[in-house]
Amino acid sequence: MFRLCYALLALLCHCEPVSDSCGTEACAASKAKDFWAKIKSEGLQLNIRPKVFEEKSFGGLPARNRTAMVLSDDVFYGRAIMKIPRQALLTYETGRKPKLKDQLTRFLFEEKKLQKSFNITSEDYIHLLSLAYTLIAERRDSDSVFVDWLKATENATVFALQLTHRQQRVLRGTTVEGAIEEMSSRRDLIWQTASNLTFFKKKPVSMEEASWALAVIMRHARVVHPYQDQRETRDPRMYIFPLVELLQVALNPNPVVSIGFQEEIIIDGKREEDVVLQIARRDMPKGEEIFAWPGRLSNSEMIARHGFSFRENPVGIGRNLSQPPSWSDNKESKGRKEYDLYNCSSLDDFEMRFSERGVPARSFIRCYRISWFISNGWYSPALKNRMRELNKWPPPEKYTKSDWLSWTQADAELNRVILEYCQYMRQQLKDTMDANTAEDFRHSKDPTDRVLWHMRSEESRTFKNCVAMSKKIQL
Ligand SMILES: *[C@@H]1O[C@H](CO)[C@@H](O)[C@H](O)[C@H]1NC(C)=O
Ligand SMILES: *[C@@H]1O[C@H](CO)[C@@H](O)[C@H](O)[C@H]1NC(C)=O
Ligand SMILES: *[C@@H]1O[C@H](CO)[C@@H](O)[C@H](O)[C@H]1NC(C)=O
Ligand SMILES: *[C@@H]1O[C@H](CO)[C@@H](O)[C@H](O)[C@H]1NC(C)=O
Ligand SMILES: *[C@@H]1O[C@H](CO)[C@@H](O)[C@H](O)[C@H]1NC(C)=O
Ligand SMILES: CC(=O)N[C@H]1CO[C@H](CO)[C@@H](O)[C@@H]1O
Repeated sequence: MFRLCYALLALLCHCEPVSDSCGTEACAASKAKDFWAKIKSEGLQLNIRPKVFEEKSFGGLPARNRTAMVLSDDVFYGRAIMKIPRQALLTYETGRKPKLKDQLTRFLFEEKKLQKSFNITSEDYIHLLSLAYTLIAERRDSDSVFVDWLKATENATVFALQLTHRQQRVLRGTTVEGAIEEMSSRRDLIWQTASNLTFFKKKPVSMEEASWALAVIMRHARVVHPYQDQRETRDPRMYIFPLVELLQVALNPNPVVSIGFQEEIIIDGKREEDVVLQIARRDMPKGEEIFAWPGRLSNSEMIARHGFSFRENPVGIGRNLSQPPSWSDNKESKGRKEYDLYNCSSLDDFEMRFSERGVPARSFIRCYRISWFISNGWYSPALKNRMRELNKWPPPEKYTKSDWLSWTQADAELNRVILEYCQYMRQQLKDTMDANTAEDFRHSKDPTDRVLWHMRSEESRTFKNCVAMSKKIQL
């Protein structure tokens, strides 16, 4: 089919040089067909089918019928639910434009231009750009083999960037008041930096393209864990799965329910397959719904990005970081290795986050205590055997061990930090809202208004409950 198409083209248009591009829709379609046939022969296996579930109204959204993805067959423990050849993913490494790939390699990774010109060192940003340009190049290609998926994502948006001026006011004073600026600065970085790549010289990247690429990445990129032998040295990365079926896989914030993706080289018969897998962690029956993990996002952060939230979300609201004085950026330092023993491996573990009932995240409680013991000279490696106590909040009425004094002091400081933050947030939420705006949103029928108002109410309840709980603790 592929060959025939080229032959046909040559007959019709003699001046056309032999190139990758087809020029006709039929040819593009056959190119896509060939590509997917090849991906199938390389082991593509999705094992999911759509099913409609009735969803009750929640979080400002009305009741609706939601199309979910469920298993089309039983999957046993340890077996792959999905197996996707790496060539079917959109990443900068698998990018189908060799010229762009070379330029990106030079610009982002070899010459480290981002660090030098913009003082940006975060790996997140480097990966954001490498993905964004790969996406934009693919979307511009009229023969893209991902045409169905590109069509399905053509209207992708970031929720916070769609808000009207009036709606933006509802974000003020919340934990996501910076979301608009954060998202637009990412979008602008994509837009501005593009001019440095000769690939985009002739036809500069437009603001519309940059917005679309950001939205697709923010909403549809999924975390993939590196190959087994690289897990120690490489962080998980965001990849794009340009398969229409995967767009309907629902998100679930509970990492026990939503199964992560991982890169593997597997042997099938004699052949090596370079694939991304989702592996069942228990026996799973046909018909069970499959979920993907949205990343570490609170309900407010989910709304800022996706425009919806969850009934239960293990990632609490908040984000205020209390970085320990003894923290080092060097993962190999002795101090960091000590924190690792308590699973306080990243600064995320020192963020104050609260459930709607006002309960602080367990990791914060544990990690803050450890950092206090270290800072105040009370640290002992024997604390490793007291994980249960380290995690416990509110603290017991009375500590009985001989080091009760240091624990009591640590907890007093911990509770002070919590109370200060929750009072500060509560006050800020009050100060940034006036009676008219509240009235306007409380009764609004507009779906976006309702989601925003739901978010603000959840934040208010969270910090109110936190203050109440914190005040009850006697130390
Ligand atoms: C969902 O679908 C069912 C069956 O088709 C229908 O009875 C129900 O009204 C639908 N619910 C909503 C909220 O659209
Ligand atoms: C680069 O950023 C770091 C931290 O973000 C900052 O400490 C440093 O001063 C910046 N350097 C320049 C040259 O702006
Ligand atoms: C995107 O929006 C346009 C204009 O509203 C609409 O015609 C089109 O069907 C939308 N595409 C998808 C995939 O929803
Ligand atoms: C630390 O994290 C690992 C992996 O997530 C987990 O198996 C272990 O139980 C955790 N330990 C503590 C003390 O939370
Ligand atoms: C963190 O909370 C404190 C109040 O406890 C506040 O003064 C500070 O500005 C907050 N920091 C951020 C980044 O929100
Ligand atoms: C490293 C580099 O070339 N940076 C340039 C990229 O493009 C922007 C906008 O055109 C310039 O301001 C940077 O200097």
